[in-house]
Amino acid sequence: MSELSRIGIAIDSDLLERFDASIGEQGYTNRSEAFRDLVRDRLIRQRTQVPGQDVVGTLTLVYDHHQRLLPEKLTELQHHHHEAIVSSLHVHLDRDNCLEVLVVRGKSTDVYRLANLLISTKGVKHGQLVVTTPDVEHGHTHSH
Ligand code: NI
Repeated sequence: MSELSRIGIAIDSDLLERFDASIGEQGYTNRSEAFRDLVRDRLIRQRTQVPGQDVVGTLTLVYDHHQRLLPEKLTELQHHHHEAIVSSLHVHLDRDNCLEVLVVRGKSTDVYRLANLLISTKGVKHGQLVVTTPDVEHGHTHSH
């Protein structure tokens, strides 16, 4: 654990009021904790966009399994990129729709490319990639 710094911030009262209301709704009881999470979120989002950065994340896909050859195509793509897919979960949502959640890991460029390939496949109704990096507390890029 690194040492704590205390900072004072000048902020418009109205803006602060809205911020407090917003974090209160979300369940924060502590403004400092909400602020730290905001800072981490910003750093992580920036970090995960650096090419070559190691990222981990989840890719959620919803698709209609009646779409001709779609399940085969998605499986084929996943096998082709097996090194980036750690695990996958398949849920038969209803008579038509499947939900797939893939845990992905690798260099940011490869992970984004794979996600875009899968999401843009015809018949995939919705897809969303969420990436993070576990080493945001350190000020540098790890190579391991
Ligand atoms: Ni299914």
